[in-house]
Amino acid sequence: MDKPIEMPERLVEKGVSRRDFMKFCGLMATVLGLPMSFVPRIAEAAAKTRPTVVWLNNAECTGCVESFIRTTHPWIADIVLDVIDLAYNETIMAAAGDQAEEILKKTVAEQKGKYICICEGAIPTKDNGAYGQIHGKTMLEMTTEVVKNAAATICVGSCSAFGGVQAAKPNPTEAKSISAATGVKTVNIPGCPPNADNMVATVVHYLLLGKLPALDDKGRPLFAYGYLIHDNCERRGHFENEEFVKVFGDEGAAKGYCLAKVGCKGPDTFNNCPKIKWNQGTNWPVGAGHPCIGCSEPDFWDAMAPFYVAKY
Ligand code: FSX
Ligand code: SF4
Ligand code: F3S
Repeated sequence: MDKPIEMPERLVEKGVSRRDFMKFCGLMATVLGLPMSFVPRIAEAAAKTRPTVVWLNNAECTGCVESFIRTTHPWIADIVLDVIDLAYNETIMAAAGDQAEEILKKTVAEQKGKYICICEGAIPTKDNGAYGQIHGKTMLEMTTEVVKNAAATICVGSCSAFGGVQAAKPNPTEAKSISAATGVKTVNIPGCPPNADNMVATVVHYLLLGKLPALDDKGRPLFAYGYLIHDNCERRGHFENEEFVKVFGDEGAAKGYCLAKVGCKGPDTFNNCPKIKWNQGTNWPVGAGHPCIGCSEPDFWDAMAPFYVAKY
């Protein structure tokens, strides 16, 4: 008989139930497209390794970290914050000012080449980065130093991955993605915001297999961005039958018809929203009757606009 799956002691102490822990491991297997036989290995990986993570917030709306911590089931954030050793994060850390700066300096010096950097937000580059500063340092200077010394950099959100809304025309601060601003190759988890399950699954993949997941040519993990929204959409049959919502609130909307004529960009957008959904699998934009606006594609604020005008 298989040996029962051990629950990490740290989580028991925190009051996370065994049921929630197993749910978490099952969810990770699903997001990563792994068979359920991987669940014990995911549990084992979660129990033993705690990579140091430096989480930087650059020019952004904080929606990405909100997406991550405001899950409807608080145990997801509990487990993740336990699986990683979060050394620095301006939004949720208790330290501030000089004390926070010291922690960052110390982590970069002592864990050089070993820590994971998670980046949110784009970097203003105009006038040497003067339009984005934290504690007297430009985001450009601070982020460049942290990502150059990291084992890997994971960009969460379309802003850090591709520039996002910060880089939308006319882009007065000349905001750029982390990779374009620093010259360092990054793993990109785009979306405005990205789905927390995809962020976490990337870290779990790293813990489980000791390497980052396979990526597409835009640095996006294939397990999450390997197929189009349109290919997995529950309204696809209506698209093929040319049954469309023509105006919001019409009879077609009541029947769940395709949203292409009210602007859906699902045929041009790579993401797994129809499969894993949002808010712990409750629903997703198209499921709720709103067209996909292509939030995980490069330059979507310009390239996918106008959002409510038919393209297909
Ligand atoms: Fe951008 Fe994220 Fe959109 Fe907001 O950190 S991807 S504006 S949800 O907050 O960066
Ligand atoms: Fe494709 Fe959008 Fe229609 Fe779904 S609603 S079938 S993603 S065009
Ligand atoms: Fe974004 Fe489209 Fe998903 S707008 S959240 S990629 S359905």
